[in-house]
Amino acid sequence: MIDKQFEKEEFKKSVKENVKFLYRKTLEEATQEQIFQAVSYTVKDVIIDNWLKSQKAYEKQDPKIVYYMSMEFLMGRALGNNLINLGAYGEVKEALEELGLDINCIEDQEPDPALGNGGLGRLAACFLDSLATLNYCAYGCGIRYRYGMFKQEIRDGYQVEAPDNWLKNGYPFELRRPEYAKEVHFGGYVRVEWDPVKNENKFIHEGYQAVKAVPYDMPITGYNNDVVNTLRIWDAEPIVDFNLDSFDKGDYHNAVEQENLARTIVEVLYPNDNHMAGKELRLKQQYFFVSASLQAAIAKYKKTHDDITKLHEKVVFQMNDTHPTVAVAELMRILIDEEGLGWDQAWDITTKCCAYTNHTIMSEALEKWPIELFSRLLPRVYQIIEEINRRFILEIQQKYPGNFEKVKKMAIIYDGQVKMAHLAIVAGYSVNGVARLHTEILKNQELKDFYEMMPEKFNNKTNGITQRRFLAHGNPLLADWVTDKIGPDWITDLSQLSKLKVYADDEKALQEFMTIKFKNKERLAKYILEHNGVEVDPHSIFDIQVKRLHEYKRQLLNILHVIYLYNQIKAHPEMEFYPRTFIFGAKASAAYARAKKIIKLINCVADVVNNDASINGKLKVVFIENYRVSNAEIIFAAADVSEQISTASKEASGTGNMKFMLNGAPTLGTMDGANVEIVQEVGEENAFIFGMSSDQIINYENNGGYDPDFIYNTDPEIRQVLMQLINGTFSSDTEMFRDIYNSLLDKRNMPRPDQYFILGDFRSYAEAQKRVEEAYKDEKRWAKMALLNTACSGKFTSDRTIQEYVDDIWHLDKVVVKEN
Ligand code: CRA
Ligand code: PLP
Repeated sequence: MIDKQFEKEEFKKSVKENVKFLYRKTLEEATQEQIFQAVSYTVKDVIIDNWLKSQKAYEKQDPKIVYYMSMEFLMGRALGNNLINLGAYGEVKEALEELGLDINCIEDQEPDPALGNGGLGRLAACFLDSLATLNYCAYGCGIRYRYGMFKQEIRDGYQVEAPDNWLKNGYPFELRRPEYAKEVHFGGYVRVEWDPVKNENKFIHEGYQAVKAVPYDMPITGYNNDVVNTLRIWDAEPIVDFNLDSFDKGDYHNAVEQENLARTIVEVLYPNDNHMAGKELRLKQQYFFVSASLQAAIAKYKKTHDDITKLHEKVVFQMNDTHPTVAVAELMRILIDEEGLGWDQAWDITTKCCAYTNHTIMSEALEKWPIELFSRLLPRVYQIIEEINRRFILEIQQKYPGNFEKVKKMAIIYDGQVKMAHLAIVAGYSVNGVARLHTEILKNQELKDFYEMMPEKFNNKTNGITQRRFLAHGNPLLADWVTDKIGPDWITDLSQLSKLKVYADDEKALQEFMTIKFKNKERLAKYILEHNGVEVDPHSIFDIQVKRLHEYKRQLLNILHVIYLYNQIKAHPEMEFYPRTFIFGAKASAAYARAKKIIKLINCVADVVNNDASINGKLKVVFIENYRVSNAEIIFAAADVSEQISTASKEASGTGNMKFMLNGAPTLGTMDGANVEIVQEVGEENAFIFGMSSDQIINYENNGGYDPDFIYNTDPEIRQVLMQLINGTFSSDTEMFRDIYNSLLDKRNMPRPDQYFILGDFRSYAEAQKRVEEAYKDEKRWAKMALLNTACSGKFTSDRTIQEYVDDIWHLDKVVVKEN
């Protein structure tokens, strides 16, 4: 049933009225951006009705609520996604056509709300979609950064960062909620006072700076169930407007500082993926949104419940990595200092309300804060962490008497640092990894001591993705084809896709499948021509690696292999070679110099290869600028080959890998992260697996690495590729790529040369690439592989992941909003 508001005539009328009301213009006079705003307001109107209805249902049914606490929500555009979930995309598309408008152009006007870096932030967005679709009451809690993930421009082959001013024209899908504002306190000191009535000490936080946290709510629509949940992101404002009053009171300096704090705190997202920079402002951001979110959650609970000791029956806080882990101590603070509970009672509640997800074993990502910084910024919270630590160390000593190694390795505070992961594990009742292999590595390597002491907390939740955005919206041709073959139930039950397996040998179906792939490749080719000015041939193999740029993800292996192929074609022009387009997309953290150099290298190789007439266009290299959710949708749909080539053990899960698979691209990858489970679902014969295993890598690492020199000295083709980095082949400046060369070979490279085993895996990768080519040449075989990837991707829906979180960790109640 389509909602009344989406009857075409009503819809058109409403859009025209909005244009008039908002801009005093007729439709003909309005810009595309203004029409986007008008359309969005019409859609928001429908959503608000459902939002109210959901609130009413929640109030009546009083379900348990999950608060998904995350520094990042990489939402992507809302308009198209909302239309899909409201079941109104088709109608609205037609209505806009009748007004002479193209829905794609209208959607393109929306800035990507990019309040996240990559996988972790996008996972949070997929989870919100699934929670709403599965009828669970959930809040996303985060920060309303004024500037999200930077925009990437490529100039002369270099990445240049530009600010992402996503709020410039006003964002139509947000709602300011000043009535729910909260105060958050920083700095100052703790005064201890004896309470003669309770016969105990009271802790009073004084001399602090205060910031007002003002929430903005974004609606999260469920699929066809009228559920609308809330993503609540916090903005910061000064408590009182800076004025001469404070000057008069001699408090001028403090007033200025408070004003500055409010201005800076939510200014910008730190653009680091899997890396901790240790900046004070970052800790302020963390405490800011955590404190505001917890205060709001507790206020909400208390509105309808009077026993705070039963908080855990209605509330769970899921901590998305350690970024919001200060929540543990903040909850203790609120329960003790504001609710008046004793330590044991507060601890009992806290440890039943908090759960932690680990997303990485990369050591540079582990959050550790210097005691000095932490205790200065959050004196009362630090005191509480000290006490948690003191009690935990007693527990360790009780369990392992005399074993000081254990204390050293497991303490929350040690060596002048507060270790956030340890705090999360000690206080959380659940600790989960994000793919089977990752969880095993946590249990047996990284968190071994904790697993031995508290095995019952550890569990796995393999990541997932939402098919509503990444198939229904991103790949409408394939979505329609799937529905045509097996009906529409896959939209909320992705396991249905396995019904497509019967078409694996059906020539007509295979041909249809590949025709759709071809059209999607044409769509991407058009995008590339418009945005990069490069012409690519949709008949060539589209071999794609899109993800954040990181050495462990090994874009360098990919581009070195491109150079190797180029050399081969040049040396043997007669050699049979299936035309290939290597497509890259990746942002590098602004301060990650080597990653930026790798981008420059990819672009330099592209320059040489794409302009070498002698290779007859057999090879093309394209770097897509500003990879983000909106172009990701187009990219996944057009891929022939999905490059998932991280050093085994380093990629906790990956989610891009799942999106490629869903869209019918076989994986070329290592046995890492969720690739392992992808191969298990689709069968090794329908993927291209290569490289060292995680056991081998970990083994090498524990024994001081391996010797890349040996490969350099014994494999002349690899040596040639490496020499080309420094002999002027790709840059007249022979020093340009010296650091990359050194990273692979120089003994002085820290912690050792070729830390990510690029040379070690090179031959195996090249051989797997050869298998890709062979498979692709056999059209029928390839079509079958591609189709089977889609057919076997059912497991990787975030609906499955969320249901597992609900069953094993959150124990939420289903809510009914839509009456039938
Ligand atoms: N960088 C992992 O590296 C994983 C996502 C989501 C990451 C990915 O392999 O798919 O999380 N880790 O679980 C992370 O951010 C802080 O750690 C990521 O996105
Ligand atoms: N960035 C964007 C825009 C994405 O859509 C995804 C996909 O999941 C990611 C990053 C994460 O990619 P990967 O899992 O390959 O690291």
